[in-house]
Amino acid sequence: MNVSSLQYRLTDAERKTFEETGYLMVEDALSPDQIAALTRETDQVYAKKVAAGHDPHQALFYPNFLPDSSLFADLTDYEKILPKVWGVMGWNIYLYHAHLIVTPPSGKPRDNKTFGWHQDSGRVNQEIESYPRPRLSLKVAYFLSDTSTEGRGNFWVIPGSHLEDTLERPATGEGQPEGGVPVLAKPGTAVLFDRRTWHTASPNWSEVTRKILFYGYGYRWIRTKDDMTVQTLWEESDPIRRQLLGWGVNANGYYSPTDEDVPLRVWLREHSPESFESFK
Ligand SMILES: O=C(O)CCC(=O)C(=O)O
Repeated sequence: MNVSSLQYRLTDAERKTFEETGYLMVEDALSPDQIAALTRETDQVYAKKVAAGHDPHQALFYPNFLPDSSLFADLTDYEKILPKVWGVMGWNIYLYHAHLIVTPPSGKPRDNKTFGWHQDSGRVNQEIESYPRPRLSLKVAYFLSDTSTEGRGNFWVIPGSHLEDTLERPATGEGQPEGGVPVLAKPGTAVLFDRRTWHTASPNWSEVTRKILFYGYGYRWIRTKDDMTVQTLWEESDPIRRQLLGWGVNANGYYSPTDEDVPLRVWLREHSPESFESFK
């Protein structure tokens, strides 16, 4: 990891936004060239899935997509975003889950049905006994298509809902919970969101296919949430990326890491001592 990444550390204002609203938008995180190249890779994945039988009118949810392209793997430790992730979570982190979503136009008229609002992590939300629930993980969503207007299959959130363990949904099944808003993201925007922030996808009523790459970072003692066959990438990865792709010396090191387990800690100790101190 390059020291130039330090210029992208989480600012105080960004931290405040993330802590207060449960999400943070970073516009122009990807350059036009990056967007074009990642879109080409995404389109290839989609075309292959359609050729293999995926219904082209349905959204494609494709986990474990990193091995499909080195460009996808490169975002694991992307210098403009990773410093914001460790700025929130510290150094004992890895990618526990990643998925690519392509949402083609639904071809259906608009309706007012309540979307699929949820917090991430399934049973974690039933089985952890604390209030409010702990953060544990966050996701970074890289927007490749333009969802800067509503109706394009936008990602929706309820700002500030991350400290609420329950959500009141409309009893009629019509309309959205109070406070729900579409995230209006231009191509190239990265949206970091706390897993507890109540969020949802929405139908794509537009003519524009929606494309997003999701990277979920959690603590190293959390299990993967998809098959994550990223071990094949370990050999070609530098030590920090290898950590982020799940490598470790042994099982105990996920709980009580040595420096060998967590090169990100070693790097921060050397290059950003104040960050290192704050995560001790
Ligand atoms: O596709 C979306 O906009 C939402 C994705 C989502 O709910 C998730 O990653 O947990």
